[in-house]
Amino acid sequence: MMRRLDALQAIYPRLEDAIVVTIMGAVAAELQSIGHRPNFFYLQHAMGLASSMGLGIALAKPGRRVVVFDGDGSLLMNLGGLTTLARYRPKNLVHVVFDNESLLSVGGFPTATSTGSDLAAIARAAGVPRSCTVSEVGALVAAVDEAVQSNELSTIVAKVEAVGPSGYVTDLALLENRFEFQRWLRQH
Ligand SMILES: Cc1ncc(C[n+]2csc(CCOP(=O)(O)OP(=O)(O)O)c2C)c(N)n1
Repeated sequence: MMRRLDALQAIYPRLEDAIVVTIMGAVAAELQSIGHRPNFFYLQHAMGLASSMGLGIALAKPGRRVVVFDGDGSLLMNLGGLTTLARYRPKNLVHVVFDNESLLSVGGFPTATSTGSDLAAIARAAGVPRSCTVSEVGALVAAVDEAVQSNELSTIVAKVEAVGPSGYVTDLALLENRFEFQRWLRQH
């Protein structure tokens, strides 16, 4: 199994021109630790809504690639997000779900993926045209590249270890991130 930080590091060069939306907590702090960019938005608090925000941006900006970094706990809290994503099926959106089978950011309580729920199968059943599960960094990078090349909405479930940074609060405030991201979207 892979560590999410290693996975993010491997994908990071592909995020330069993309619009990136993450959920809050560990994944946001890890992406920031690699290097914040004005085209990255860390959706605080709203578990299960990162894909919805990515959907809106992808529909408004069809010429840009949108990458959403989600968590299993977040996605499970709003499975209807997958059906909405599938309904509009934006070709320019890649949805990566880091599945650590745990609510790591609030203490590590096990989620339903630890007892057999299969998020890639759920995405497929919701109507997402491409979905897969990967558990190694190389396979994840290949899956992201294939998703981009296929030009079809894709959900990639990346099985990762339930480990993260020691703290999740960074020196980038929500409002600062919001205004910077908004400006970037207007200018690009
Ligand atoms: C609607 C909602 N409920 C609860 C919380 C508290 N909360 C913050 S992060 C988190 C866990 C997120 O789990 P997951 O998406 O699996 O990501 P991980 O922390 O494992 O990286 C919870 C429950 C929240 N932010 N929003």
